[in-house]
Formats: sequence, C-alpha cells, structure tokens
Amino acid sequence: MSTSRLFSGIQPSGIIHLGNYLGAIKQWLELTKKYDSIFCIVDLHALTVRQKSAELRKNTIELAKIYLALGLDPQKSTIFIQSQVSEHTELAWILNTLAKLPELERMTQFKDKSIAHKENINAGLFTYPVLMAADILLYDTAAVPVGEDQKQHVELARTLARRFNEYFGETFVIPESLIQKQGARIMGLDDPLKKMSKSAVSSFNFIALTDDAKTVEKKIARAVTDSGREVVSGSDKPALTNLLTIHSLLKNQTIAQSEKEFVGQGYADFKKALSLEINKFLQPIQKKISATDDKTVLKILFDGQSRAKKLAEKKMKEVKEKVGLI
Ligand code: ATP
Ligand code: LTN
Repeated sequence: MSTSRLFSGIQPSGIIHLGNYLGAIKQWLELTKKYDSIFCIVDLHALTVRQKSAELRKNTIELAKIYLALGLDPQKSTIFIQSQVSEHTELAWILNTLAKLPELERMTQFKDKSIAHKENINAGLFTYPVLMAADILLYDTAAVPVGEDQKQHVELARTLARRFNEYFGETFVIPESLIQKQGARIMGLDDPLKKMSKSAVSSFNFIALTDDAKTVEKKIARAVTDSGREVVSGSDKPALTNLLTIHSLLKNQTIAQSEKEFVGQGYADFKKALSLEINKFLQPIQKKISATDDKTVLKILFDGQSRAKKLAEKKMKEVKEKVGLI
C-alpha cells in the first residue's frame, strides 16, 4: 500500500444525501486504491449545530453503516468516530492559538450557518475549521477529497500547517484538497441556487440515501425546474443543470449524453427517468444498510479507533515536544 495518506469526514448531523455521495464519497471509493485512507465520522463538528443526543447517536451508527454499504472496506481503510480519538481536540486547541480571527471570520460556511442558526452562533461554529485542520494534520494527510464547499477549510489547514512548521520546525505535511470536476456542488432540489444540505429546513431540498422509492418520486416530481420545455443544461438553467448532473453522474456519463437521451421529451418524462435511476442506485444500498447490525458496526469502529489512536498519539507527542509542553 502507498504511504501517501488520505483523510476525509462527514458530520452525523442528519442522514446523508445524494450531494454528499456524488460530491465526496463517490471519489473516495476510487481513491482508496491509491492511498492509505482514513474516513472519519466527525461527531464533534456536528455539535456546532444543536443536536438531540439520541438522534446524534443513531445518526453516527447509521453513517457508519452507510460508509460500509457504499463500499468502504474496513480491511483496506480506517473508519472511526472523531470523538473517540481525543488528540483531535487537543491539537485543535494548539492550532487555535495560531489561527487569526480574520481568517475565521472570512469562512463562508461560518457566515451561512450564522444566518441559518441565528439563535446559536456559538464559538464552536467559529472555530469549526480549526478542528477540521486538526483532523487532517494529525495524520500527515496528503489528500483531502471533499466537495467544493470545503475547499476554503482545507486552505486554512494548509495555512496553519505552514505557520506551525515555520515557527516550530518541520512537523506537518501540507495537505491538498481533491475536488471533482463534476458534482462537487449538487444544488438543493427546492432551490437550485443553494447547495443541497442535510440540515436544510425542508426535506424537499435533498434526496437522503435512505429515502424509499415513493419519497424519491415525490421529491423529484416537486423539484424546481426552469422556464422552457427542453431538457437541456446551461447557465440560465440552474435547476435542470443540477438534475442533469445528478442523472449523468449516476449513469457515469456526460451531461451531453444525458441531454441526448431526452431530446423531444418533456420535464415529466425526464423526472420519471431520473427517479428510476436514483431508485436503482439507492435500493441495493438500502438493503445493505438494513442487513448490517449495530454490533458489527461497533466492532469496526472500535478497530478503527485503535488504529487511528496509534497514529494520533505519535503525532501529538511530536507536536507537544515542538511546542514546549511537558
Ligand atoms: P450540513 O448541512 O449538516 O452542514 P452537509 O450536507 O453540508 O451537512 P457535510 O457533512 O458538511 O454535509 O459534508 C460531507 C461531504 O459532502 C463534504 O465533503 C462536503 O463537501 C460534501 N458535500 C456536502 N454537500 C454537498 C453538495 N451539495 N454537493 C457536493 N458535495 C457536498
Ligand atoms: N467540515 C467537513 C467535515 C469534516 C472534514 C474533516 C472533511 C470535518 N473534518 C476533515 C475532510 C477532512 C464538512 O462539513 N463536510
């Protein structure tokens, strides 16, 4: 196995959706062949938005089941829960002392979430990207496959790594984000100008990977379209471009090929075909999710924890020495 490391994570802040899959996880699967891969369930990040404890617990296990159902192999990669390796928060504190306020104030996700959760603009939401930098830097990560919205956060991880290295001496690898050309930003079904998000107010914003066939049909039928009649993409057609992107990625073809399939057909025909394609993709995954029991998942997460912990402890020891902590 290559020694070059890959790290990525998803928050258990709800049930993951097609945007998470097409924007991030789809590329993870290919990349595991090339990298020593670590996939994290970032439950501490999820706490930056109010969670109900029972739901958080359930979503954490469910997310692990989804990772497995989508094809991540725990023999070939490490899968673990962020809060089970305490070095993440320890390193985050040290990095907090290097991050500058204007760098954090400029983060788009912080600005968006501050608007969406006006009643709870907490300090964790503000320092969220620093904890993410700790996740990445703790494992000498070279590659971070994420959706477009996370690029800015990976940039901060690069800045903090360089700043630390300059002041304390060579310690961290400078990570790179890996962002797909297509699908890096799947838009909301109810608002094609905003990204699909699992914490969206309306469930008509996203297709969850656990949605049943009827729900998928209903959500796609209700999805916003653009003016006009033809099934074509374009900068003046954000809704159709988004739906065609989903269709083409699920069929592993180009948008032009998807457009060709629907020449002479209307929106209703296209939406029916798109629902079918989504359901064809979701059904085997849902079968796998329900066939995986909690005990098996917990065992995999426990193994992942001990593998991750070994790496994290070693790095943290080095960091503490460099910084001057006894
Ligand atoms: P939340 O709404 O709770 O913030 P989210 O839906 O944005 O969650 P995350 O857990 O933040 O999802 O993201 C997991 C991964 O999926 C990240 O790599 C992120 O960049 C990617 N991702 C999230 N939303 C999209 C999207 N709409 N299109 C493409 N990729 C996405
Ligand atoms: N912030 C990311 C989730 C995340 C992550 C990470 C992704 C936390 N730590 C480390 C890649 C690497 C998000 O909201 N999607």
